Amino acid sequence: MTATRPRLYAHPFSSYSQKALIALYENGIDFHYRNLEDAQAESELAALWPMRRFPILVDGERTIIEATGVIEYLQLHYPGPVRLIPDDPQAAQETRMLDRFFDNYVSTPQQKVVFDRLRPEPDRDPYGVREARAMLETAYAWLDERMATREWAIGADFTLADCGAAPFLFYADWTHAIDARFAHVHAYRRRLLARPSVVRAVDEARPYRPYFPLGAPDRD
Ligand SMILES: N[C@@H](CCC(=O)N[C@@H](CS)C(=O)NCC(=O)O)C(=O)O
Repeated sequence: MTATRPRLYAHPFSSYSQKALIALYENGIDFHYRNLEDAQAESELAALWPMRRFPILVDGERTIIEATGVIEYLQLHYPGPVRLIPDDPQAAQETRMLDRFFDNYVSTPQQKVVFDRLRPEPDRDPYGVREARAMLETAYAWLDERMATREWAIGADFTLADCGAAPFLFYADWTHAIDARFAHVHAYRRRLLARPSVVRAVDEARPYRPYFPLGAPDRD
């Protein structure tokens, strides 16, 4: 562990930032929040990571990119009581697999719909948006069956996969409503939103709801 606190470049309203923040909050890790609402933090991010995607974590000489990368790093260097990647190798494999599911099949199509709305009208991609919405439907259906028998993504323990699931399902339901027939997905989303680390991340993002390009609903 380094003497100085790690710095997280993140924005409270960003889903991937919340994914990393939930991990930090789960284990009460002390960190320096470089909120990208601040222009100085934004230019530091640009110098550190040319993709300018966030969150990233800077710890001493190391820059860690990707929310999953950040969470893996935190577990190695700032371990706490909540093992977000389980020690058991089989459970760890399942955790990483579900983490990919939430990134690729919930967050990616969700972002496609939202980012499309930010484009100038002539550059929009209605075909791609229809594909993204279809992918969300397929993801909800698959997840509903899975969550019929589980409390968290891999079972009894809250893991890395749930850190992503929380903000992604939170925003996915705003973007492409989860049908009432997917009762297990709704119940899982409610459990996630009641978890103290998630409550904190959602509350910190409340002031930014007007940023939501599709119009934030008056709930959650
Ligand atoms: N693959 C990245 C995705 C991060 C990402 O898409 N972050 C969004 C905010 S939620 C972002 O950087 N948006 C700014 C942009 O696209 O320029 C990760 O897992 O961390």
